[in-house]
Amino acid sequence: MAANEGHAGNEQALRDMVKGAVARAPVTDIHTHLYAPAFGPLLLWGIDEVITYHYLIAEFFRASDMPYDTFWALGKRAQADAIWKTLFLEQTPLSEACRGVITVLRKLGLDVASRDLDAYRAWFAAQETEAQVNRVFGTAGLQDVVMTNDPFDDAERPVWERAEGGDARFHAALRIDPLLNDWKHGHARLQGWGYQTDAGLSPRALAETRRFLEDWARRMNARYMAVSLPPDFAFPEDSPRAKLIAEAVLPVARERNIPFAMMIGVTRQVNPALRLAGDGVGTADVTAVERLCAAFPKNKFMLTMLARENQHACCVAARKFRNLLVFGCWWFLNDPILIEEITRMRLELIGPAVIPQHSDARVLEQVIYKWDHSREIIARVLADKYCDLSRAGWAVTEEEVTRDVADLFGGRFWRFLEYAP
Ligand code: FIX
Ligand code: ZN
Repeated sequence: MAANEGHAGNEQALRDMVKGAVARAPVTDIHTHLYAPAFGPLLLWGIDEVITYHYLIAEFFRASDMPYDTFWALGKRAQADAIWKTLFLEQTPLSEACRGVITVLRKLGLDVASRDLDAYRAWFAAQETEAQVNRVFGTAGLQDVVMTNDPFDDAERPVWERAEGGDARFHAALRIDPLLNDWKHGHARLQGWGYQTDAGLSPRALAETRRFLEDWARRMNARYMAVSLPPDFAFPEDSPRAKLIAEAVLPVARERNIPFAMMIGVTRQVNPALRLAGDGVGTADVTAVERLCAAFPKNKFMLTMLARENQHACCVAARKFRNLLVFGCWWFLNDPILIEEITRMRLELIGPAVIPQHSDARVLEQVIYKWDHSREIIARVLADKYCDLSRAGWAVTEEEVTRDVADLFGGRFWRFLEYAP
């Protein structure tokens, strides 16, 4: 055998080993919009929910001339019929969100070739919620997920007040967008629940906001607090948001030693006619994050940014601050071309000290495709990196690959939660 053939053979074995390790790795999905079964109808699952995902609704409106109001007046099933016909039958489902539906069907053992939506519906109708959760977790290789828990949500709040949340696979994250992005209305809600706040953010209002955050972080056993932020997010600045972050959110997060997760770069309701599908993206200023990390070294921060243009600066910020953990390829970045680019960039700039992906699933079955597609890409990128190392003379062992992969798919997150800066 020629020397380079042996080399190529070794590389293939290394690639197969990495692929196997990634395929087997149990995942902690650190940001989803899923709910534990105890939340009842808040846990979305089933084929009509999968097909009416807002990613697909946006694509439907491009491909159809149906008036917005006509679509919204339809029931869920009729909406799914319209999307299926338009995006899957009348055109080829080339987009990532469309491909996701196909992967879900295939991985659940349904006959993709039939294209028979009613047959898929019949299969889903025969499943029970709990069993479906178990099946989906098994199929996706999920160990546990973090929900998005909003005390301002009138459907969700009562479940927590009745203390019915318990399912060890579903962790809570306290989501506080209404506080930080709309203090005027947010504080009025707090007042209604007995917290002595005021629009002017007096010392008492700040103390009461801390009490609100403490109450909810404790009630939910929140693993982190989270907010989505617009592209013009700035810190420091003279605004209720900046004051609340500095004087309410971060003191509570520090006291509980939980991270504050920032999801930056979303412009809400660029096209309100699209409802949940109507949000857009904008490039943000990463120096705001750097200033936070520098000013609050005893706090932990998590960061995901929506603009492709921000990814490099994000990695550079993470190199500077060990209290900052970058995570996921969020929303419009959750496409193979971008996952590949961003994962490569992160590994090259910050090594394995990153959470490469989260699913953002809103519908249970979506975790199947999101993780299937991401595992394939992450495995390929990792295999390239291990091959580069091997060629450089480093002996890559299976034990170490398994360690790294476990870290990337969950271990790093759990260690960051333990870490006290
Ligand atoms: O703010 C968020 O957490 C976003 O991920 C969602 O609200 C968004 O609608 C989404 O589903 C993205 O994947
Ligand atoms: Zn989300």
